[in-house]
Amino acid sequence: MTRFPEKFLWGTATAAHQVEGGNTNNDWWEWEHAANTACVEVSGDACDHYWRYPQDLDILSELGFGAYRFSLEWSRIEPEEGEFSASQLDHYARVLDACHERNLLPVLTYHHFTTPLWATADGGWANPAIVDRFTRFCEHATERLGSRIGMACTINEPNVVTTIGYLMGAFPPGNTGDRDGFLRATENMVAAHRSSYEAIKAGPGDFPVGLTLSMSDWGAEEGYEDQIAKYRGEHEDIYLEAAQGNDFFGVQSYSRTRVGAKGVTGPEPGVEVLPMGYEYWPTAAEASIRHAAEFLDIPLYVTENGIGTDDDEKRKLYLHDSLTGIARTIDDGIDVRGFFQWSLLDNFEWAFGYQMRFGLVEVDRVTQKRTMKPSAYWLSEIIRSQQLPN
Ligand code: GCO
Repeated sequence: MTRFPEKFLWGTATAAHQVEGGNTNNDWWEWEHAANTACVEVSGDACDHYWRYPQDLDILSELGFGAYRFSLEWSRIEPEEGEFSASQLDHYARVLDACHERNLLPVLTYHHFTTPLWATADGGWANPAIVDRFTRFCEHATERLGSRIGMACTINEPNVVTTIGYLMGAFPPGNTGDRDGFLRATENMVAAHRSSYEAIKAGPGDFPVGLTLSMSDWGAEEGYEDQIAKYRGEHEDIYLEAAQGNDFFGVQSYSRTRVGAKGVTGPEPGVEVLPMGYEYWPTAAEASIRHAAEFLDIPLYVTENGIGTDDDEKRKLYLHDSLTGIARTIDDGIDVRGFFQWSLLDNFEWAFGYQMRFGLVEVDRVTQKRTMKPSAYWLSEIIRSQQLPN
């Protein structure tokens, strides 16, 4: 039997734009409606979580989770540059209070992919002005919310925003092959993480602050193994270095990335490919934890892990093998303190829309009715017993 440490933190994760609904004042809403969008559909009402969060937090509490990771929507809180909405800050204060009322540690992400239109109209993450803009937002949000926050993530997966937005063209601003934009956005993301970390720590409340990063297990075509370090370096290691001295680090790893003759390449022939287009690779979290531990001697959390599938039995298998790998890292002495399943709800999977279902809970797209999947009860039993069934 694989056991987890007594105080191991079990949670689920969501993101404002993917679950709240009606986030009309950010670059994603604009991107979803753009003529050249890569999105298969618009986010629309999402899961109406902006209003239904009490019911959703009740589900987490009933399942025995101890934490809930969610994000602020910057464009609600600061709809125009320098204009802060007290009522939107009050909304997020209520969500944080609702977590505490249910003994759920609130893990608050300040930026989860979406950026206000007023900022993206002026260069977005490729303009160094974003660093002070984002830092000021973090100051205001922490001033109002800091006393309620359990843990905080400054920026979620900065490397995804830069890679898919500037090199792959599937995220806003929709640039393809824009290496200069990618490098400037990367520089600004690192600077914004560092300055927002300081701003959040300086505000009210005393809670751990860190970065969450999209990571992978890495592989290579025969003869290209020596290429891994180069790609992993600019995609992961630059942020692992930027996280030195933080209070924790969030590992988010779902699959494997392979390199070959043409740089980053696709799935290996013969390996199962998921609807997301990447390999079924349940030991990704273990491999990424081990890589992060080579750079950092601060506590690690798996702040996202899960699988987009309509086959809930496959979700259980993936989570079982992923958690088994995570437990191996703990047995080897790595300080892994928690696991956040992505996601609580089937939600807006960015450019894939609602076709990819990562949730423990199904959401009817018309009625918004929540229906627990078997994997929700399966994971709940693991949390209760603190051990993995064989
Ligand atoms: C991510 C995103 C999530 C995705 C999840 C599944 O961190 O990549 O935070 O928004 O939905 O990773 O692809």
